[in-house]
Amino acid sequence: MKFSGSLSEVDKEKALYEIIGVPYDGNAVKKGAREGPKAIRRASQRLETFLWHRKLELSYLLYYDRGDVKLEHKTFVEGEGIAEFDPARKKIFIGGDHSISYPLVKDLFEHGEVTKVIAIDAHADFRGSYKNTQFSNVCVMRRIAEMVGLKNVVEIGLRSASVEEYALIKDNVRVYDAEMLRVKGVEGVVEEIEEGEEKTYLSIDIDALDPSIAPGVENPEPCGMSLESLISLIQGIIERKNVVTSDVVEVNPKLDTTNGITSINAARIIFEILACYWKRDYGETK
Ligand SMILES: [Mn+2]
Repeated sequence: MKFSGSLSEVDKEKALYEIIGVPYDGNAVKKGAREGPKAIRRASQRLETFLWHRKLELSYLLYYDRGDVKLEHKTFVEGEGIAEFDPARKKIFIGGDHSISYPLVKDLFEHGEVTKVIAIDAHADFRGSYKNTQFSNVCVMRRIAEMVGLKNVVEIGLRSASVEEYALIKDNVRVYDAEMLRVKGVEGVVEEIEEGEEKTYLSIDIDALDPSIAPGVENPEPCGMSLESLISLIQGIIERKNVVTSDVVEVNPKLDTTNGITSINAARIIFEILACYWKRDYGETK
């Protein structure tokens, strides 16, 4: 099953954007995120591709769901890159646990296709190692920051870190935490994000949302964002930054409600990213 609104295989060369699944959860403690891409594709079929608030039919945007990447275990346990991807097309990767972001950023960074990384996440993910691996999902932003540079990382929505993680990031990483989002509002935070043309990777951990609307995650963290706020934040970031690749990670269908609300909200976020790419590239809303 393809993501809703995807071009069919015969028309795939027409695609402006690509969706790719990464069904991997080998670096999570509670398994299940490997089922994320399938569950989110299925959930996408339950939503209208006509985005009411934009009066935009998504299937006009020409995107292609390429299916899942072929996984090699060493990609994740040794921090290898995943594959080379056609940089001409903006992409959205569907996870998978958050560790998938590292090999993706690595490929793009080493090919000069990404210089900045913005993470929207409840957690800092800045541990040095966890359960005998440096590539755990709770270490992913540390590994990315070591590669691209601490000053090239922005974290938004944080409300959880260890004292050691906090000591490392407090003066070195630009953080807009959950409290700042609450006090300044999404608009206030977005205004502080400098506009720029640098190629940017946007990683969205679904646990940035409040667990009441995204319960299907390994590490639920209370006092999270509303979906409306997260969507406004994504809109603001893609307006101001040249986001060339995004991911949506940490949906664990095994921990979700029977109605799959976490997958539904993830699908909704992917719809929004596609619409934001389109608006930035073509300035059209219909
Ligand atoms: Mn997280």
